[in-house]
Amino acid sequence: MDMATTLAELGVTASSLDPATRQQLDQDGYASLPGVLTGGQVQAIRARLAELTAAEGDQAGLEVHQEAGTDRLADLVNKDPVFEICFTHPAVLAAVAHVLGEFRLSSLNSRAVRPGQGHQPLHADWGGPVPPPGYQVCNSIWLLDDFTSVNGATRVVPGSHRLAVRARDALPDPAAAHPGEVLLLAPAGTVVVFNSHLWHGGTRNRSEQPRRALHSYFTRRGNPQQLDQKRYLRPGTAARLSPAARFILDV
Ligand SMILES: O=C(O)CCC(=O)C(=O)O
Repeated sequence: MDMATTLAELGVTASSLDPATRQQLDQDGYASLPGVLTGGQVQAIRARLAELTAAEGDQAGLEVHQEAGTDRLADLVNKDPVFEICFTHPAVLAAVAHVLGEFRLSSLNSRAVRPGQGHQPLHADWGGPVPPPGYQVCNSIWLLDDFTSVNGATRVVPGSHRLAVRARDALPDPAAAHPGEVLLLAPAGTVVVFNSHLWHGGTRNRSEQPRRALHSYFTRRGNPQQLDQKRYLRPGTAARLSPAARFILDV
């Protein structure tokens, strides 16, 4: 298997990424893909996440990261086939390939922000500054609730992926509001692909309900994965995945 064959087998074609989306990824560092998940898929994913959160209790998210004020889960690749779409969807993969070239999944996690919680400093998902176009990481956030101006939508600073400087080095207070920031406001079922060198962060959920999302996170092939997919791969997952899906995981 190679990257080109994998993408073709998963349905990526020359028209999977339209010119406006490509341009927005280049210029702004993010692009919204509406209606990737149907209402039924959103409901099925929410239901499975609720079961897993209850079953895992205080261990939930530990494989990667726990965060106060949020319910996180990790290693979703191995926790239900319902999550497979997050690393095999052609439009998402086309956008990630545009940013990274040859890539593999780094991790697939969920983050539900509890009411009153969730504010994060602006950050990139990579340790150091990266001059464009040597991007190393690309994320996709899968909205499981409508992201609104009050419920803890992700904020991003458009174009900051091109600055080649870390938010924490450039800003006096990365947790403060940034004059150029925008909130990612979109309905559940949308996927927002963003260059992970873009300054971004969660905001406080000022609603009474959790704000749920999945993070399907990719890295250039050859970089370490946030979760070692080979180490965590369960036999049942290996048996059900296609060779192309396994190539994306690099297992
Ligand atoms: O879920 C979000 O709104 C963004 C989360 C994020 O950027 C992070 O956890 O690093």
